[in-house]
Amino acid sequence: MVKCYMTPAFFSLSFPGARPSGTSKEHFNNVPDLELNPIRSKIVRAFFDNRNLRKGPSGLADEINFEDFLTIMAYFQPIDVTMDEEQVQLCRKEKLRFLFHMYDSDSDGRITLEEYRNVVEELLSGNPHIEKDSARSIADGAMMEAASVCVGQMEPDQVYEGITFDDFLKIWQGIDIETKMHVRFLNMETMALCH
Ligand SMILES: [Ca+2]
Repeated sequence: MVKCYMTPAFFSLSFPGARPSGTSKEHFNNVPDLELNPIRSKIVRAFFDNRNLRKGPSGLADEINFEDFLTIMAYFQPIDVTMDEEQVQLCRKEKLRFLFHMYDSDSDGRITLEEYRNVVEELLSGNPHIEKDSARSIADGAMMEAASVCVGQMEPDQVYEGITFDDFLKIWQGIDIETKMHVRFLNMETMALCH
């Protein structure tokens, strides 16, 4: 949840070394709140992802300005009690789309097992008690679960090619994203990626 008022001055102050007109990925690396976050690179990347910035179907922006920053922060806005059901669903879908993009690193519209493993491994890398193999089996198990939710009973020779955005919506059905995705400025609740 964003608890501060965003202004252009706040924006430039938040990224040490950034120019008021725009900030690059390097400036994000100076944000102390992000230092210990195991998926820092993914969070930073999400801010520059053209899909999230609504600037194209793939690729990364070199720099973002204040307006771009607000576009990204809007994904983290709490769902307002005054919203009607349709608005709530729309807001929820946008939040899930943002999360989906963090997994789908090659922007092909599908989260493959490899991409899923990559996020889970990175997410659990800060925990010394979890081996890389365990992270991999967590990801593999979650992927099998996703296949059974989205495809149902699979034939022995059937291959689940990955989670589409529609599948992703199905998987998150009934899960309250509001309690899982919030920002303490840039300190995102990492469990959102590993629910
Ligand atoms: Ca992909």
